[in-house]
Amino acid sequence: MGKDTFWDTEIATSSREQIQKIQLERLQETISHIYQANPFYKQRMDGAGLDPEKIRGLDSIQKLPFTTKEDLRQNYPFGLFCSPHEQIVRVHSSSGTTGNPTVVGYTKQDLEIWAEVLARIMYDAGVRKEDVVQVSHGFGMFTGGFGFQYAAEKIGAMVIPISGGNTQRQLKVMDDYRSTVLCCTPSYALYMSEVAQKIGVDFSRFPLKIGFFGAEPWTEAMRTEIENRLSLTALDSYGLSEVIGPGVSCECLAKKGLHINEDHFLAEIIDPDSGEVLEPGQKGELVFTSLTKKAMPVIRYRTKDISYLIEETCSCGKTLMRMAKPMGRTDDMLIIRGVNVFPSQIEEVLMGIGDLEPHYLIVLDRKNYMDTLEVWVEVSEHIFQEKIMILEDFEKSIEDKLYSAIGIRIHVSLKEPQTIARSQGKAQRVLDRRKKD
Ligand code: DLL
Repeated sequence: MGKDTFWDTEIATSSREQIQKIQLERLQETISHIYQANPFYKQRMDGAGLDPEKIRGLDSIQKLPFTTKEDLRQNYPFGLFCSPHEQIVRVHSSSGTTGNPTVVGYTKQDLEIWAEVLARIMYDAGVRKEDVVQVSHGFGMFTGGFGFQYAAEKIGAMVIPISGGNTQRQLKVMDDYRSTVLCCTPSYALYMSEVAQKIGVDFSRFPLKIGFFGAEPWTEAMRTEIENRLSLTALDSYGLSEVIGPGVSCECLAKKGLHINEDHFLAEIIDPDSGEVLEPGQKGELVFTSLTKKAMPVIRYRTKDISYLIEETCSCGKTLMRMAKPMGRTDDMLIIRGVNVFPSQIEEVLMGIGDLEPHYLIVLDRKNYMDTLEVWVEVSEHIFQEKIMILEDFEKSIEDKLYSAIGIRIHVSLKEPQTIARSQGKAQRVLDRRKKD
């Protein structure tokens, strides 16, 4: 560990007591800020009989009510803002599939904090002034593009704000400008590799070294695939608009969990059904409280993302607590014939089988009042030329592998190469064709 290893060595290596001291001070400030600034929070806290002056320990947080996406929707668009209008300099939003989108606001200071937390993550993974950072996340209401833009600029790197899409141009720019860092969704990274292969571009010629991939769940098997195809180190970066955007947590080069920027975001894991707080190592729903944001702090925000906390110090030397790679969302969980199935479990099995492309779709349907689930997956070009019999045997062998991993029989349908829709942002892995009753 050299003196330039970490962006902020003091925070990166601080003791648990130091971090908790910072967290408590900031939590007290946040609670008193929201209580005074916003009638929604005042009512909530008064209703629960909570005195903002009585937050004496970090444990007191467990007395505070959770905040949900529904609360944000009901207060659409600016009802949960806690800074006066003239201090808000930016809004972002995440597009829900139903109802109002959730809108988030930032003061100037919030934007600085956002750039700081994400710069920290990028720097600690090895990004420096000399780097060329290609930001292929969407710019706009989505937080991905702007988040990485400002963070990489803060480091002093040269940033290419190319946004998503126009993949051939992405590859040309990557080659001509000598990009060393790539930021996008993992599914888009894979799609880039596919286009590159088609037009005869070889990634191993590129100076790419690190990719920050996130905004959607992806498995270890997908990581191996991306690292092999793009010749880079693929790191998982996590965040959500409600909490700040990307910059909440990210893997270091050890790739053993995502370090949480704990001095800005307080993490808890709860049992999604009972709301009870779980211990490190126990799997449940991630809940975050922002500790420094002013425009729109969140208190015990229920992310619906499934993970667990890892307290042990990481081999990289950072003491900031880690969260396990998110395994999916509570609302993505499929219940098939009574068995809980996560798309990530299916992905893990598919990616472990040769002769399949990393493009799949989980199709839900309803036949004779019964829910059915089928997996469509593309086969590689050479196997597609094989005889029907061989393909049928191959389908059956994939079904067997899914059965032994998940415990239910799932019908597999092999598809021709290039027939499943590709994404340039967040991938859609589940197609729900069940009629809404
Ligand atoms: O996706 C922020 C982001 C942008 C993170 C770019 C990383 C990179 P939202 O659009 O609000 O914000 O979506 C947040 O996306 O609750 C998770 O369900 C999912 N998600 C984000 N990162 C990851 C990840 C951005 N690394 C929602 N792994 C979150 C799994 C992720 N899921």
